[in-house]
Amino acid sequence: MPANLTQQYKKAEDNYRRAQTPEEELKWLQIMLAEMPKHKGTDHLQAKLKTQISDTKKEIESQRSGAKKSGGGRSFKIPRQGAGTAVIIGGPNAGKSRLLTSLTRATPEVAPYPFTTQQPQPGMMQWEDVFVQLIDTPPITPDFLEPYILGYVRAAELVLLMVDLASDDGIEQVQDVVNRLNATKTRLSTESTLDEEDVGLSFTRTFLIANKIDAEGASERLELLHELCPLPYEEFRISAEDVATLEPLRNAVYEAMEVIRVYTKAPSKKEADMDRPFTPKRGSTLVELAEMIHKDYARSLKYGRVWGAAVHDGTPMKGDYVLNDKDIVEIHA
Ligand SMILES: Nc1nc2c(ncn2[C@@H]2O[C@H](COP(=O)(O)OP(=O)(O)OP(=O)(O)O)[C@@H](O)[C@H]2O)c(=O)[nH]1
Ligand SMILES: [Mg+2]
Repeated sequence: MPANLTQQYKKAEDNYRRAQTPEEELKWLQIMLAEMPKHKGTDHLQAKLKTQISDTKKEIESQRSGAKKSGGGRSFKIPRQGAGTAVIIGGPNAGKSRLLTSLTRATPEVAPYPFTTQQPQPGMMQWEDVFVQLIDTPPITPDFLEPYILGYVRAAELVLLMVDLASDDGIEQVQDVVNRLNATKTRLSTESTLDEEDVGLSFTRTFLIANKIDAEGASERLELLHELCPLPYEEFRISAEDVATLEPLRNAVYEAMEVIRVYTKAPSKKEADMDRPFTPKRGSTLVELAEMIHKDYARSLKYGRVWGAAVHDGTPMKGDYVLNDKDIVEIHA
């Protein structure tokens, strides 16, 4: 029997995937359970959710008691900003921090030795008139994985998995990162999804970033990587030090956020605000945009006048109108 999950359930599931702390996870799991239609077809899913809720409660408990004993594990909560988030991960010295400096205005330390980065650092990457949040992270090795990185990976729209093509260790290091994550419930994939059977298991869309393509022997190492451990992710060959090689990546990162730009206009004003577009997910409706602007608008929305490629200038549209990129909308609530 199909589960026929509601829109609210799917929204809660989306928020659950984006949660950065166990407390947030618990909140959304409980909403998912409340929103789940209760019938035979969902018995199995309900049971899974209940197990996940109980596991998350235990995790919160153990974190609390651990915090008392040890002074707390390190965690850095980075608020989501911009059209979406891509998290940069990889082995030591792969060029993660260098990539952040090339794509954003952030200034993390870049150095020719491993374990330079000790703390995550966000930066905003510009694409036309919108920004995507990038997060640089400390390296991942077989014995070293900051647990909070898993939270970022789950919550992100995209992972940039970096390979160091200047080093003979690069191939093994990237394999180590993939294996390390595969040993957890936070996995890299070609698509972002939650496992249908086990909501605790998440997959985040990943790009393989073959870095230092300018280095001697880089092409040979990349070929070796393809032979020895072909990874299914879309691949970008770059030199983080050469911005000219980064444009295809910049475009693809923006595309992977799966958003459109919508500009808003106040009914009292002649001109729309063309500086700061809203960036709803593709396929979003007018009522969903209204909700992004103001919580109360979702309920009180009467109609929206729309100027856009698919709509005549200023046509009044209802809440279920599916927005297009570069629409201008005037909300009437
Ligand atoms: N030739 C070349 N060197 C690069 C490139 N990208 C980064 N590097 C160099 O590689 C070294 C490591 O760069 P980082 O950005 O610090 O590497 P990281 O992955 O952040 O390292 P950790 O923080 O230690 O994990 C630095 O000396 C960079 O200048 C590149 O595209 N080409
Ligand atoms: Mg670094």
